[in-house]
Amino acid sequence: MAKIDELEVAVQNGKSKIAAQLAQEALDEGSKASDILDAMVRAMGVVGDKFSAGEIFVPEMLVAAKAMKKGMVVIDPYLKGADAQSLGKCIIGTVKGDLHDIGKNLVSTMIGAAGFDMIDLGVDVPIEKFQEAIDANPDVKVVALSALLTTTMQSMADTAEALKPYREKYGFKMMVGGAPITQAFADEIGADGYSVDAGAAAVLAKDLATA
Ligand code: B1M
Repeated sequence: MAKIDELEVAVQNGKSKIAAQLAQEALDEGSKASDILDAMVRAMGVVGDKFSAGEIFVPEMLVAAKAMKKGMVVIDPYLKGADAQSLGKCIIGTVKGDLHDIGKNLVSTMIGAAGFDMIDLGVDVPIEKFQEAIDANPDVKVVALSALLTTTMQSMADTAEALKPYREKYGFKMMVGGAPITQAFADEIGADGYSVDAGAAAVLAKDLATA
């Protein structure tokens, strides 16, 4: 079995101790970092489906996430381009109540690779923390909100609402994304943009900052 396939199975099964080594071996075998990423994302999809079906529970999701993170550390430098041009600052975070960070981290990596200086506030970020970060970085160009749960979409809406006066004051653009988020929802909460995945998020951030 190719190392990339072994890695996919390892992530599905939460084998975090061997994930980094397998990711490195997959690279050494000639797999592209983007294909390795796709394999790990596929694995997380399977994990999610098994969770939905009641075949596995939160601890299994957690170890799978840990395994993917170990693999990400290895491929991260290969995903980042050598783009030296700075497009300014981007503040990113997963909204309050939501602990999912793998997708947000990936989006942060790709927006950073597009040329932004990333200020990552982490997960479960309360509105005040976004506001403080914006006040401390008045030249911020883009604020990016991530949510993975249908239950935290409201939290995203509340954050967007609370940031409206900040957007007027400082002139930054706000973009949103995450599995349950749609263009219609983004429009509803008044975001400047929505993107479906990390690659599209990088393009969008660049478009918003240079518009
Ligand atoms: Co959770 N979880 N989880 N979970 N978890 C999901 C999201 C779920 C779909 C699983 C399922 O039921 N099939 C489900 C949500 C259902 C729903 O809301 N409709 C779910 C649930 C229910 C829960 C709990 C409530 C479970 C419980 O406790 N009963 C709980 C909630 C905790 C909380 O947040 N308060 C919970 C907990 C967890 C863990 C902590 C165990 C763990 C997260 C660990 C971590 O992130 N450090 C976890 C995991 C791993 C998942 C799944 C299996 C994988 C998520 C992931 O990392 N995907 C997930 C099922 C799934 O996704 N299929 C699931 C890979 C990642 C690369 O994709 O995050 O979608 P994703 O990011 C993509 C896009 O969404 C987009 O680009 C990314 C890259 O392409 N994107 C953006 C994301 N943010 C963006 C921002 C942008 C633009 C694009 O612009 C700003």
